[in-house]
Amino acid sequence: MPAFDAAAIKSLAREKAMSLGASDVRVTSAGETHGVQQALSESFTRGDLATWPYDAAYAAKAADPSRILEGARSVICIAVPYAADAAEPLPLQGRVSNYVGSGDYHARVKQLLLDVASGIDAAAGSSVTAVACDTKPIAERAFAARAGLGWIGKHTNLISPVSGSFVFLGEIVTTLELPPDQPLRKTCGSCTRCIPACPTGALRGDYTIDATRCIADLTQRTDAIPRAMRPLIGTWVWGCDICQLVCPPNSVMISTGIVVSEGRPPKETSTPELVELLQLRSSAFKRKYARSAMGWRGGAVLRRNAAVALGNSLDRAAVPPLAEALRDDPHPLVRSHSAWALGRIGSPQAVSALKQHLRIERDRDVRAEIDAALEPYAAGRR
Ligand code: B12
Repeated sequence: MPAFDAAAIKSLAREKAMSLGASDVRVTSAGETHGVQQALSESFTRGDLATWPYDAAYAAKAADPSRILEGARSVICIAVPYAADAAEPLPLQGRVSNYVGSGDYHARVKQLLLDVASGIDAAAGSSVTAVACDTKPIAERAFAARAGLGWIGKHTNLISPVSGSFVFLGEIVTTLELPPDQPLRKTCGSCTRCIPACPTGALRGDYTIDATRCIADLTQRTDAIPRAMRPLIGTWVWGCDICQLVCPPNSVMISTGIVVSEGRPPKETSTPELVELLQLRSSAFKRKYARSAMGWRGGAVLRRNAAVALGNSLDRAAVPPLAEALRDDPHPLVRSHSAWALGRIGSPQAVSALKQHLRIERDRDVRAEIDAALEPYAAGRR
């Protein structure tokens, strides 16, 4: 490889990324750190990520950027902010996490990374980079923290001192040895706001999370949401921002307008009509959601989430559409969660819809949900 000016390439990467919408860019060495691998492994052994296919082999890979690019020496860590707001939904509207507002962030951040990487390759005179955002096996928060892009909060998100935690992380792994930055000497100190604010008790307070309880995880799993967790989800239909919205550095940045780097998410995306979402059919799904960050699990998952949110609304106006979904939705997952929602609302009309449908439902899981939903209303009880 021809001689290169490491400091010049680092500034080139920074300037280019900032001109494309990044809020900060920092560098760390690509050296594997035992601490990261161990932290990931411990979390997987505890079962914190039990809904993900992560194990010790994944932890070893995620702590070692040379698995992404052979001969990796540095990782350029980039924070890309997204618009954040505490949208208050009206009755029968759901809540969607802020990050969905900016389209498919994988594509957006990846394009930024590719543009910066091609500038580095051109300056180095050969291909010396590989990019990662979200989907590759790399512990993005851990490397970002080591590069001093921010500190990891008790909610486990990386908090940038420049733009808060409503940021996507992306990395350019390179074989070039670039001058590393230092980690920040910062923690959340005695602040514990996010811990009691989490409706499902997912945050332990020691900078770890039981992700199986996190609403972001519950709303994107593809099987049944555990019954005990459903009432705690409230009206969130995709992701959750509560731990970040109560986080003081974010509230300051939201109130002063610092984190809003682009248009706020449109209302239609941030607070969707729940009945419309419950009735979402294939063509509307393709048009509205397939290319968004809430589309990757498919339409049935969104309809299931709408059913749970409608149940939690406790609004009797939700009973007719829920009864219709119980009767007509082709997916057992949606029918079973609609049954739960009718039981949660528990009006005479809801109970009668459950009893009526039990006569014709053939799916075993849906029948079990109807039985469970009717249980409190059986003769002599309640
Ligand atoms: C799986 C996953 C999830 C899962 C699990 C989340 C979790 N906390 O692990 C679920 C679905 C719940 C999820 C939710 C969200 N996610 Co997510 N997710 C991921 C993914 C793909 C892997 C994360 C992972 O490996 N988790 C395992 C845990 C153990 O590792 P970790 O949290 O990444 O890092 C920890 C360890 O490294 C440890 N650590 C690091 N160094 C060291 C050193 C020592 C000595 C010690 C003791 C510990 C330690 O501390 C870190 C914090 O817990 C990453 C992308 C990626 N490849 O990294 C995105 C990612 C973490 N998610 C992201 C986002 C935006 C979210 C949500 C905000 C989306 C939303 N609003 O719904 C929520 C936040 C929920 C939360 N409080 O974490 C961003 C985070 C941005 C940020 N500012 O931190 C990422 C980086 C994607 C991206 N490229 O932007 N996510």
